[in-house]
Amino acid sequence: MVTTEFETAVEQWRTQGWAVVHDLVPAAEIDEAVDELWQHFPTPADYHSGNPEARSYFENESTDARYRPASQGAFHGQGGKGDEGPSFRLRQFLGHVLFPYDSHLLNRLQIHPRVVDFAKCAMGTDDIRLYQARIWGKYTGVTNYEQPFHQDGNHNIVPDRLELGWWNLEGFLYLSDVEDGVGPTEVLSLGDSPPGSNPQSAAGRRGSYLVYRTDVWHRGVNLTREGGSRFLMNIAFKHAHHEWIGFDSFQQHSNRGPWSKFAASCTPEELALFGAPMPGHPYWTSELVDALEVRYQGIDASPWREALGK
Ligand SMILES: O=C(O)CCC(=O)C(=O)O
Repeated sequence: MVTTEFETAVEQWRTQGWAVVHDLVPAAEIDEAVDELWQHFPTPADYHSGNPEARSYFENESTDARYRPASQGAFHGQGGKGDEGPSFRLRQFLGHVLFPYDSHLLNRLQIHPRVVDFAKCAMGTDDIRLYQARIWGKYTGVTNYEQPFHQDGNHNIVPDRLELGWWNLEGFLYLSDVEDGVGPTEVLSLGDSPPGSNPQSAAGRRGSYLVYRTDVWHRGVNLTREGGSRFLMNIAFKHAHHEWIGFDSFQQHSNRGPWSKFAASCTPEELALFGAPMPGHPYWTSELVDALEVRYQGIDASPWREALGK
């Protein structure tokens, strides 16, 4: 469903470089999926009450398999230097969990149709690929989350080409209400650069999607609310065949249960977001369609089968 707000946000992303698409995913759908977030993260109540198991989540010596923080390190190549002022601190990035998740609802949220529709509309093509997929949780007090303003140079191995038709779309789908005190990203409009420009806060309720282009200056800010937390899903898209853009890869998880269940629930268009060849592609033979059905029990393989030999 393309609403006026949806179209306004597309226009804002194209001309100002960023937008918050408010309430893109209904809050009820977010809440249902977030019930399953606690398989991966300590609840904020547990963390802030000092529960030792929850606290150990952010300690390197944690061996608890229930929580699996991905130690991604500082994406921007700098370690933290103490707790004061803006900096990329290693602990800012400890709360990352990579797709696919142990929860089917969270996996489905990663490619929610309204998010995918928005990306296709904004990027001006239906042929897009998901290239960043993870959940990021922050809790007040884990570290100082304040970063310097930066443009993301870590999604592309060559300089960005900045014209419509070439842009990738970076985005955060909010899984919790992101408001003052719990770290709404600060963003500068296109053409503005630090210092001296007035940052805007990308606050929004859960279900909202912050989208920005790589040439937009932005930064994470600290969480100051007592007992506060912020959860979001990184969902970024690129044009098909733009191999120079990338971040996460999915093949390494594609023989595990959560992926298999997720893949079996996908349409051809949904699997194509991960690079799977569409029905009618020369890749497919009758034997391979059989093998697809064996690999992903319950998948509706009829579109692939019906397109054979056409
Ligand atoms: O967490 C945020 O609000 C922004 C983070 C960010 O810009 C980054 O790590 O590159």
